[in-house]
Amino acid sequence: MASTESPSTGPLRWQCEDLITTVVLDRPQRRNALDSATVQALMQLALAPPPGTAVFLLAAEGPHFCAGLDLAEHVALKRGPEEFFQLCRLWHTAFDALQQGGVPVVASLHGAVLGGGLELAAVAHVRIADETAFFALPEGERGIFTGGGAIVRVARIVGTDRMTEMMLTGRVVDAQQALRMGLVHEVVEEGVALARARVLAQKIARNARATNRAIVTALPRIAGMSHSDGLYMEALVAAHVQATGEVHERLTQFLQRKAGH
Ligand code: 1HE
Repeated sequence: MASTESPSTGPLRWQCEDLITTVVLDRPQRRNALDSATVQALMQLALAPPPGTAVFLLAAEGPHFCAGLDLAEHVALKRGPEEFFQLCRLWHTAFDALQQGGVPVVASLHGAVLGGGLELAAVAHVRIADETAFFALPEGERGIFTGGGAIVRVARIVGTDRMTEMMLTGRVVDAQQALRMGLVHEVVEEGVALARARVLAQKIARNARATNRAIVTALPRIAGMSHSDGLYMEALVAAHVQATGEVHERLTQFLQRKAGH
């Protein structure tokens, strides 16, 4: 039988319990910088979620969520253009699998959410930050470029103009600013983001599975379609969700809620 818990060693630890698979970036000594092993592990989880997973809850150990690309590994491997292209494609595959794999992702953010860390956070469908969270795209300072999808995902959230300014200036955005920009959906007191994110994950897990799947797989695709194609696709998706059978049971339950049934 497939495991519901991660092996005891590795860059990530995860556990599936009550429909929620909590995934924790677990290299605090490196500020959870994303090395290839971490991205591979995220991809494996996204492509083959532990049995029973209705929602992924993404969090991180230590004082920071994620310091982005593992710069030490990058330097040690002396990646040239071809190697960096391949690495970016790995990140794209892994992050697309997480964002559009059919399982909603709720992220708990704190401390640094930088570069690739922000690219990973942007994959999450619901983003809860505590007051310590700060966000930046310091690629310009480091002499590199975004490679984990920020150019599409972060730009769609904050707008190309805002993202250009963030990249050029390296501006550090605090949690309240991030809330105003839509980078996060809610800001909570220091230390309680994970608890709040878990409450929301539990709420999402109670939704009809087919509706959740349709939300996270269809919306990003429809966003890239023309008006009329988008509406046509909406009707197809609605028909598909309707066909799962759960809808009638749930609607009947709702309609009978006052009748003491
Ligand atoms: C790292 C990394 C890393 C820390 N790769 N090792 N990302 C950045 O440019 C962010 C770089 N990091 C920072 O700005 C700071 O480390 C933090 C604000 C995140 C945290 O500061 P602090 O004072 O808590 O920790 P620290 O002392 O800076 O770092 C602790 C250790 O983690 C230290 O190693 P040590 O051996 O000296 O203990 C750091 O070297 C190490 N560390 N960040 C590797 N990123 C696909 S393209 C994506 C493009 C990007 O992501 S660009 C953004 C890169």
